[in-house]
Amino acid sequence: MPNPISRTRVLEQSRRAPAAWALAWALAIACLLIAPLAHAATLPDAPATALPAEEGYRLWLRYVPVAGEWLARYRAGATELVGAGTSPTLRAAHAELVRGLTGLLGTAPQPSRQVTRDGAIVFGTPGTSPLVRRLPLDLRPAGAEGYLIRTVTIEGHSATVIAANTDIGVLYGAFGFLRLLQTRQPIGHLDIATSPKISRRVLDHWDNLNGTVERGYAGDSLWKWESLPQYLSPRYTDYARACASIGINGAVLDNVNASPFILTPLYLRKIAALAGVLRPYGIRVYLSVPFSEPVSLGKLKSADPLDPRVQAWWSAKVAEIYRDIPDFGGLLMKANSEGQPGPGDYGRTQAQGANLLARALAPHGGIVMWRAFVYTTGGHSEDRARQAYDTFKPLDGKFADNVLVQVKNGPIDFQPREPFHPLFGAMPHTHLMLELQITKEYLGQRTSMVYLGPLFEEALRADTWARGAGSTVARVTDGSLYGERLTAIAGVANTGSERNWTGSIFNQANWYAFGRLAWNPDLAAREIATEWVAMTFTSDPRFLAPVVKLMMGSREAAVDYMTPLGLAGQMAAGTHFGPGPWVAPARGTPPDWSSTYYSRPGASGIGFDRTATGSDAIAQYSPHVAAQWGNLATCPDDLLLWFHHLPWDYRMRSGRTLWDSLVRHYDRGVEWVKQARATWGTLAPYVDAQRYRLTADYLAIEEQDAQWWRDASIAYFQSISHLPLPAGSAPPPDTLAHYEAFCIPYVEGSPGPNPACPPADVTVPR
Ligand code: GCW
Repeated sequence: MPNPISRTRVLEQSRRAPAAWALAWALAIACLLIAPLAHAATLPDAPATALPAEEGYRLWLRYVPVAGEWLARYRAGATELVGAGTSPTLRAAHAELVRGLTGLLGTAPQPSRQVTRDGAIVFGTPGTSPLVRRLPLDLRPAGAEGYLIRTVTIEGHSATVIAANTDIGVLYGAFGFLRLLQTRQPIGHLDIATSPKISRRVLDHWDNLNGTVERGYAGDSLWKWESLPQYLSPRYTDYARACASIGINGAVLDNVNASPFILTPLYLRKIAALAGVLRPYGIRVYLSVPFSEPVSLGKLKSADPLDPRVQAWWSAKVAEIYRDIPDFGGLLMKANSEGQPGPGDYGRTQAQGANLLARALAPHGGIVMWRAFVYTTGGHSEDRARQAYDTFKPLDGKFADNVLVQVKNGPIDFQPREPFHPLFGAMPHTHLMLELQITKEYLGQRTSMVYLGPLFEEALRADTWARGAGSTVARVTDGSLYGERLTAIAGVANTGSERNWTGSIFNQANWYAFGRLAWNPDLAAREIATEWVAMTFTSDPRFLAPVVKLMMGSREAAVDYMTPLGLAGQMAAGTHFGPGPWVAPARGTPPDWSSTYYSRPGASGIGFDRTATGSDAIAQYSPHVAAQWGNLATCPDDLLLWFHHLPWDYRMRSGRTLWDSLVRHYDRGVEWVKQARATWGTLAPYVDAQRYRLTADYLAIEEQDAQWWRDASIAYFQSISHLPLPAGSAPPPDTLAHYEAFCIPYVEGSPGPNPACPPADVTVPR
């Protein structure tokens, strides 16, 4: 069957380029006419921009006035708004169109019941709008959540119709239409049909009931539990708008390290109130729960999944949830992982645990998202990367049909770079969903500029070869590889109570990118960045082009200055912020909570041998992939030390030694951040002072952190390699002892202080 989404993309793309450039030139000329802006270009540190200060609250839904030639064109294409239907979702669509068009075009479109002139915008479903019903539209490609945007003639007038089979499709279409204007695309001859490829597109909030956010770098939780259910903060609605604008249709409200209070009647009332706010925007609520809930809340003696009392308890509890939240999405479970209770406590399998919840949820249409992030400390410590596969692969086919096994993109834990998780493609009889991390736990947290689009794209495009070439993680996730209908993707949210939502302006792009890729995993990270920059800042090419370039390079830069060539897990223990390559296994903690466990540095070289001579984790991949990565001649450099332990003087394909190459990568990462800062410094004229300053200051922090990473890592590894630095590479200014001693005691979002940071060691960085 032809794929409507890719058709849309082609259509959209073919129009985008000339349009964007034309507008950009118009803007460029307009900007040149504004003298203060031109002057500001030479004063990056004190930008005298005329643009009003923005705190970032409006995200990519700013709807700032369109200027120049586009204004007239868009006004002509948005003269009146013709919508029928009174559901909360259609009212939200109407309100968004009014808000967006008023902001963009300076005047509100005329409300109308009929098409009375050219440029009308008609929106609705065949069920709610007689006009839509009468149009000869084939709405099948829109499916249950998608939409069409098409230029049509009604009553002799040219009009744009935003049509869908469902109200939520109309709301998504409204956002889609506004995006065309926000990104300066022509709207005169539209023929767009799009629908999401993945059915559940979920944000996982690691928000605790005490208001903190695990691995959250944007303040406290969005959910103000104390004042719920009575007070419904307007932020809840704005959160829902932002999610709906990118097609996110689910939110797990609480941390996977779940509190037993979550299912108490007290909290269920609060959750029902939140669900009520999110519902019109198509967002279903899900909850993380502890496996031991029947004991802690139900006062049962056990939580054994085969115990009929336990089964009855879950059924009753789930029924109670559905009484208040009829469209409740389901439950997310982290079991027998990092100290959490689970079925293993009763000698049962992960599948038996998952099916316990699945049975309770099935009568209500709910699903279970059961995490594969398991690693038992002790038993399997020779290679943690193997554990999820070894645990879950034998259970393929044993999970109930409303269970999805939720698999992180890589086998360890959201590292700057990992190979894809070997479970993808390996469980043909089980629904697998992909879990990405939007919050940058291991990628510089709040302050780094790192745009995760390229990481997400890399994860989705990775080819498992499970059914030959093209068996990508995206095809596993969207169900097309094994013909599944229940499909899902989750992103660990980066939202918080900060006015800018995500701690920095550029972190907003990661939320945006996740949503766009969840809708269509085939979109390109660059295309998404381009959209986001145009909507969040400006489509002036003098700003847009360099900023997209920065974004596209930002993740690789972080890989370079943190964990190049396939290294992983080199962060400071606990906080996961800053370098800690010297962290060795400590007594009383599992060996895989150290850095040297992953890097294995020694006289023989560096890297983790995961080939047949080592842990053989590579055998968990399909033969094609294993052969490629297992062979030094074909293993890509960026996964080299993930799979191989190599001598320091190993000759890389570049001709350099491994040691020289490693050092070069660290240098390159730092250099990139320096350049990024310099580039941003030239862009002040195009940004309001507030967002300019925040980003400039955060880049300064990132430069300092990159330098710290580079110096500390080189100092440490050089103490083992005993090799000189390659020509042109400056020696770290301090001794290894200095870097080892320097530490940051508290980091936002960390469950506790840095365990390796006694007060006496806290110094000021140079
Ligand atoms: O990456 C690790 C984090 C934990 C997190 C865990 C998980 C919520 O350091 O903070 O716990 O992964 O994904 O469960």
